[in-house]
Amino acid sequence: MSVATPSSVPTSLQSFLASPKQLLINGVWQNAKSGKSFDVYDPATDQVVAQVAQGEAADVNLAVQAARQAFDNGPWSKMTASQRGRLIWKIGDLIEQNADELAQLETLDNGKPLGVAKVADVALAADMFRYMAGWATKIEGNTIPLNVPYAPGGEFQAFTLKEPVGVVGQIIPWNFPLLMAAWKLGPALATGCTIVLKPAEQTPLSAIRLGELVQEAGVPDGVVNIVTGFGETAGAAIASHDDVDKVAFTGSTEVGKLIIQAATGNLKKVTLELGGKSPNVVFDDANIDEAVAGAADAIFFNQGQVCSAGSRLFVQKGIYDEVVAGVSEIAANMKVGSGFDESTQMGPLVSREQFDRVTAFLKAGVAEGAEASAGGAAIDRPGYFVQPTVLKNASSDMSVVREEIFGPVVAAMPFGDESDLVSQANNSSYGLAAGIWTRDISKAHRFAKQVKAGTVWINCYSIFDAALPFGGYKQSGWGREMGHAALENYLQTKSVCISL
Ligand code: TXE
Repeated sequence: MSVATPSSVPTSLQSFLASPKQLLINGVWQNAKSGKSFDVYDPATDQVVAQVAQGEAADVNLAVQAARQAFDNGPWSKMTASQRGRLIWKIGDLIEQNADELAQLETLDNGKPLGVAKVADVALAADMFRYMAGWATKIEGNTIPLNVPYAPGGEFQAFTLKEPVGVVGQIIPWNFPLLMAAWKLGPALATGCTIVLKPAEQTPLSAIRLGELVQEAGVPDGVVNIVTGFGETAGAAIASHDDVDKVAFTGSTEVGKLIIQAATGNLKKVTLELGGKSPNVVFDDANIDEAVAGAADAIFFNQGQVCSAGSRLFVQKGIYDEVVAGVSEIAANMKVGSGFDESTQMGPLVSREQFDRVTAFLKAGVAEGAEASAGGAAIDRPGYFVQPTVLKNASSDMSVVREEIFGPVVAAMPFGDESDLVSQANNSSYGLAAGIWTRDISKAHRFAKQVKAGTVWINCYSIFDAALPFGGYKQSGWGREMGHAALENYLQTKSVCISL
């Protein structure tokens, strides 16, 4: 497995990329059983930068066996919570020590601006491990007074034990490759589970490097197994595997439904973090400059490839033209280019498929009657670049308002008053996030209570913290990631009752 290094690849990454990119199973890096590999592209140049082992069902089987063995009998199963916590903390340290390289890998693989990769993806990933390291020693049950009606006079002592759910499969997407791995691995390790992780086929590189760091931290063999490969083969094999106790998935709502079906064989537990079409609302009493900048950031951050992106912009009638003009001006002046160029504010989309999908939506939006007040088309250069786009005259029946585009495209709509707004904001099959810009604190709180969304940002947007739970209402998913809420996904509760 070797590939010529294109000139776009930083020299600092060349030795990592030159080594074979294999599967991590039971502490050993190895080729896929089939011997197959697949190409990984730089989305800024459309050139192949690496070849990665193509794991399939046979490899998933081996990885699950390793994870089972490590869970049942390995040193991991005998470690104290404090020892576990220290190893998890060390992963955070190693991420920080290798921050430059990890950020470069994200930019090369995903396309995002290098500065963003460093301050957002890598910093948040390190923080996630440290946050979860602290929880390892704080997982505890309750003592529960009993009052059993058919055992009058009976004296009982009852309590709950919290136990790791077991072997977990984790399937992650390509928009924040390292960070999504951290969101998944952190709570699973803190609770004492063992893992088979499948990164997205578009962006496997930082997960492979993370696997090396997990080993360097001293996490025992078989605790974290990494199977790179495609969704329909490797991903599906994880979701349907009878010896996987739980599957955690982040990706499209469509595949989320397939995961649920695949999980029925052994009724493994399922958590899902899926798509969104989040409303971002600007009232006429808002600080307009901040709201305009915030609305632009809410959709253009990470090329719009954010499940919680503020992709439906609702603006109160009297300021609609002003806000749309402001966001359009930001869009029109954004510097779009290679993520390695320091002046770049927005990089390419992640893949050819995503480029085709987003440009198809742009055409559909105009065909359905929306008007692009900024952008509206692909950028004519190699790589998967599209213009940051603002669609005005949008309405709730249009595909660009109903469906997740997952690109830098915002649909702007006017609203009359508060009562009018809530039903419009909630008119979506998704419910991941929402934003509101207003100086009226009561209005902001009323909206936060009424909107059907897992996260509400007031006078800010896209604020993420390892301590703050994140997840969706409606078809945006099941369960929560981050915060101590995430631990519950990886725990069983056992009730123990003693007759005194
Ligand atoms: O996602 P997929 P895609 C949304 C977004 C985007 C659309 C399509 O709207 O435009 O999904 O992106 C694995 N069994 N989001 O096609 O296919 C796959 O290998 C098991 C929102 O890339 O859902 C990858 O690891 N696994 C989102 C992961 O699922 C399967 C982030 C996600 O891929 C599988 C990404 C199968 N049958 C896309 N098929 C978010 N919530 O942040 C695929 N996979």
